Amino acid sequence: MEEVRSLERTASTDEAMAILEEDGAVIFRSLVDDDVMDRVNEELEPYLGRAYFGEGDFWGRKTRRVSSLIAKSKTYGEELATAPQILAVMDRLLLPRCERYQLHVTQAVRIAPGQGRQIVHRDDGLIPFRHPGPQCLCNTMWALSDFTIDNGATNVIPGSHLWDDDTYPDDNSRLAYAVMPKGSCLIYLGSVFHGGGKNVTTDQHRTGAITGYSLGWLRQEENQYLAVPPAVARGLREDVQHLIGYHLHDIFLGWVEGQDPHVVLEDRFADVMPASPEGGEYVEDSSVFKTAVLGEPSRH
Ligand SMILES: O=C(O)CCC(=O)C(=O)O
Ligand SMILES: [Fe+2]
Repeated sequence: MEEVRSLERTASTDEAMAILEEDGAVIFRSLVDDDVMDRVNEELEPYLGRAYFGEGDFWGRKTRRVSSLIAKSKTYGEELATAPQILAVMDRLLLPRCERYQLHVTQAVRIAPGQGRQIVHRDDGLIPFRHPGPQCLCNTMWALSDFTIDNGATNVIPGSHLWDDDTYPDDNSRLAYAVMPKGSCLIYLGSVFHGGGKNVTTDQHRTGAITGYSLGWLRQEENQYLAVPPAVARGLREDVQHLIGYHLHDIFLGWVEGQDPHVVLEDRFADVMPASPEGGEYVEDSSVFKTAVLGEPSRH
């Protein structure tokens, strides 16, 4: 059976891009060490261990899903979602069409024995653009456990990212399996047909973490501001705060009170809020436009 092409963790961004352009998917093998994945697993287990099975064929009747991963696992945010090798690929894929990209979706997916194959689909089907077209999002799947042909390794149809909107997979479509050891990461374009695999084992769970990225001016699939509200986001590393969206896109998109939204995580928030009942101090270092000069609230 065909497997998704994979690279060593030391492979270059160029090598990854070359395979992505041809197949629409590529794996970095063993990108993080076991101890990192052990920590992620430990932090997510309290949630995954209690998650319900899904409803319907798409979500999977023997599949458990847990989202808001940035709020649930610090290691996930700091080691997986911001892994430099993955961000280097996203730079190449997404930065040509936006000033900065953002975290689009997070979801742990645990496929239990007996789960059938998920229907193959395009993750960018949520976005009303035609295919083929510019890539507006790219998802990744981190292997929190080993992924094997038998336990439900993600299925990918290589080359299907180039198909138009009238072409659909059928029984004769070429299928490749994302076989990879724990700690690896599958990168798959938003436009490539793929789906969760069938778990024919009797005793193995396949656990992965979907981590998607999208153009910074697009609506995120998972609402990161509700999944990771300011009270939680305040405790995150700054690059993680920025990645999930507590950052302006270019100079105008995503502001709050005319300021970079990161300000809601900072102590000076009360000062820059023109509507604050205490008034506020004029902030010289603000790099963005202001909707008001701060100071005495206007009485008019
Ligand atoms: O679990 C997998 O391998 C893939 C899941 C997936 O593609 C999805 O839920 O959108
Ligand atoms: Fe998917």
